Amino acid sequence: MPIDLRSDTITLPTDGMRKAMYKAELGDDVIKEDPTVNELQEYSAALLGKEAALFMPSGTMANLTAIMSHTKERGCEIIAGAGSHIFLNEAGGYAHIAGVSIRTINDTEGFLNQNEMLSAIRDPDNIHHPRTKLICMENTHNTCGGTVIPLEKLRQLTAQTNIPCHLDGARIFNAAAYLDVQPSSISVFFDSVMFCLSKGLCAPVGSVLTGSREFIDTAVRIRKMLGGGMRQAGVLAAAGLVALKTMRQRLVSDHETARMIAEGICDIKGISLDLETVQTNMVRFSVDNASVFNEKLKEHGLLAYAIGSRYIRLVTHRHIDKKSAREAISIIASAAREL
Ligand code: TLP
Repeated sequence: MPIDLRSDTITLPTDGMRKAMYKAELGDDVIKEDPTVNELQEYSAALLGKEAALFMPSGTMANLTAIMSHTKERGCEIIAGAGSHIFLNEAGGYAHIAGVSIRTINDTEGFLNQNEMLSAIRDPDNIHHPRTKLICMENTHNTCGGTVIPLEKLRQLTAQTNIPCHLDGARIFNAAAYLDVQPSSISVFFDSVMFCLSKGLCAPVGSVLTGSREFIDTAVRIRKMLGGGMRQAGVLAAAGLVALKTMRQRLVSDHETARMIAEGICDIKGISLDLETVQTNMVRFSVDNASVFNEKLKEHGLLAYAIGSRYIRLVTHRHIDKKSAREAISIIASAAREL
C-alpha cells in the first residue's frame, strides 16, 4: 500500500461514524424533517457562534452558495485571494453560475494584502464599476501550505470595511487547534463561514455553511436551486456529528506528524522548505520540477500532489502514523538523490 499524503480528503469514516450512520434517525430534509440533519445544523451554529447553519454536500457548493446568498444579483464583484480555493479550484462557479466577477488580491503571505484589498473595493456610486458585494478569505490557507491567519490580522482585515466577509474555513478546526482557541474566536470576524466535515475530521461527505438566520434562509433556496437538497441526509449528518464531537481533538497529532516530516526533509539537497509555513497538517516544499519529482515519489510508493510547476504538497491525516511519516521522509530523500 502506498503512503497516501495527497490530501486529508482521502480519509475514511471511523467505526463510530459507521455505527452512527446505521442508527441515525431520518426524515426528509428538503422539508426540514430530518432530525439528525437538524441536530448537526444546530450543533454547528452553536460551535461557530452563529444563528443558523446549513448542511451542504461539499465545500465547493457551500462556497458557491455563500457567494450567491451574499451577492444576490449577477454582475457584481467579489474579492478573493489570488491563491484561494474559490478562485483556483472551484471550476469558476463564481463566474459560470453566480455570474459575478472576481478581483484577486495577493495572498502569498497566507492572507489578503490589506492595502490591495482596500483599494480593490469599488466606488458604489460610479456607474462604470461593478459593485463589490463580498470579500472571501481562507483559513487555513491551502495553497500557502496550511498556514493560519493570526487573530489580530483577521481583526484588522475585517474591521476596515462594511462589505460582508465570508470565510472558506474548510480547515477552520486545524486553524483553531494551532491557535489553541475555540473555532468561534475565528468565525466571529465573519458574516458567514463554511467548514468541511470530510477532510481531517474524516466524515465521508459534507460541509456546513453558517451565518445569520436571514443568510441561511436565502442559502436554503440557493442550495435547492443548485440541486443540493438531499432528502434523508441524516445518514451523512450522523457521521458529521461524530466528526465534530470526537475528531477535532485529534487534529494536533496530524500537525505533529506534518512537523516531523517537515523537519526530516528540510535539509535535503534539492528541496526548499520554509519550516515557518508548517503550522497545521500540510507540508509544502519546492523542487526544480514538481511533476517529475512527484512521479519519482510515486515510483517509491509515496502519493503527493504537485501544485503548479514547483511545489509538492503533503497532507497528514488519521491514516498516517509516525512509522509512515518516517518512511515518507526516507522516500523523499531517495527521490531527491535520484534526480
Ligand atoms: N480542497 C482539496 C482539493 O480540492 C484541492 C484538497 O485536497 O485540499 N476550500 C478549501 C480551502 C479546500 O481545500 C477545499 C478542498 C474546498 C474548499 C472544497 O471542498 P470540497 O472538496 O468538499 O468541495
